[in-house]
Amino acid sequence: MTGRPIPLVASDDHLAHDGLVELLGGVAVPCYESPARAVAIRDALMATGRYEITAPTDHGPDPIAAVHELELIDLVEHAWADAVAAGFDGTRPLLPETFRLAAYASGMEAVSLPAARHLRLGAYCFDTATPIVAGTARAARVAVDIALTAADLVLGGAPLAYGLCRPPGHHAGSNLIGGYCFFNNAAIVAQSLVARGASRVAILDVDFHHGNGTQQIFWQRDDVFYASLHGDPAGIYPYYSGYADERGGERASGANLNLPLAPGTEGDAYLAALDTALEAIATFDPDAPLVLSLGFDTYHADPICNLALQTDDYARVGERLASLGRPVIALQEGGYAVEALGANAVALLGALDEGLGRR
Ligand code: OKP
Ligand code: ZN
Repeated sequence: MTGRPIPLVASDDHLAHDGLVELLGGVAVPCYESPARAVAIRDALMATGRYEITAPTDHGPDPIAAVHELELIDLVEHAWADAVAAGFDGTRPLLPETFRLAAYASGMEAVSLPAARHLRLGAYCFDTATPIVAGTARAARVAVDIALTAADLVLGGAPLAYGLCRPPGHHAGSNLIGGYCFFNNAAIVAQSLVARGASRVAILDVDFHHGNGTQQIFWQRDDVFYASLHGDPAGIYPYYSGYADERGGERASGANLNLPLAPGTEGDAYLAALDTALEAIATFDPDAPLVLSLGFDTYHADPICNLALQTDDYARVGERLASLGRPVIALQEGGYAVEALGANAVALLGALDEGLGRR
C-alpha cells in the first residue's frame, strides 16, 4: 500500500456494446467479449479501496485519425446507422458476409465498394468475431478517451493509471477491425505520446493473443517499440502474425519483438519470456511511460485460450513490470474467464503499483 489512490479510468458507455453472438468454427456462440467483463474488473478493483474512479475526458477525433484511416473511422461510426436506414430491424449484430481480400481483385484495377457502410464491412474486417451493434461506435470512441485520459494522468505524475477500455484495441490496424477491436486504444496512446514530444515509446502486450494491429501500425516506426508475449500463432488466433522472425520493417528493424509461447505455458516460463521483453524495452530506453496492453486471457481457465497462468502469477508479472522503473499506462485488452478477471486484475495492478511505489 502506497497511500495514494490508483486512477481507474472507466465509463458505463461500454454497456451498450454487446455483440451478442460471434462465429466460432462456423457456429454462432455467445460473444466472449461481454459487458460483464468490465463490470467484474471494475467492481473487484473498487472493492480493494485502493482505486479512485475517474471519468474519461473527450479528446475529440484527431488522436484516432493520427492512427486510423478516415474511411475506417467512418465505417465504425456509420455502419449501424446505414443498416438501419436500409431497413434493417436492428435485432441482430452486423457481421461481414463477404471478405474483400487482396486476392479478390488481384490483377484488377477494381476498387469499388458499396456506398452503404454495413455492406462494406468485409473490406475492413479480418474475422467473424467482431460484431457491430447500436452502441459499438460510442463504446469504441469512449474506450479511446479512457486510454487517453489514463495517459494524461500518468503524464501528470501518477506512476500508474489503469484504463478499463472496452472494446479492446490491439487487433485493430490502421485500416482494419477484427478480434473484438475497432480502434487501437494502445496505439492511439503511443502515437499521442510521440505527438507530445516523446522520441521513443514502448508498448508491451501481455494479452494472450498477438496484437496484429499494433504491430502493423508501427511496423515501419523505429520510434515505437512493440513487444508481445502470446500464444504461438502457428496454432492460435490470429494465425497470420506474431511469429518470432517478424522484427519490424526495413526502416525499423529490431523495433518489433514477438515472443510466441507454447500451449500450457505456466508462470515460470512465462516470467522468463517477460524478462526477455523487459530487457529489450530497457535497451530501447523509452523516454515516455510504458504503454501496457493488458489481457488476462493467459489465465489457465480462460475459455478460449491455452496458457496456464494462476492468479498468483499475475502478482509476479506486476512486480516484474515495476522493475522496469518507468510509469505505466495500463490499458485493458482481453480476458474471458469472467469469474477470475477481478482477482487477476487486483493481483497484477496491485503488485505493479506497490513495486512502482517502492522505487
Ligand atoms: C481478442 B483479444 C478462438 C477464437 C478467437 C477471436 C479472439 C479475439 C481475441 N478459438 N476469436 O486479443 O483478447
Ligand atoms: Zn486476447
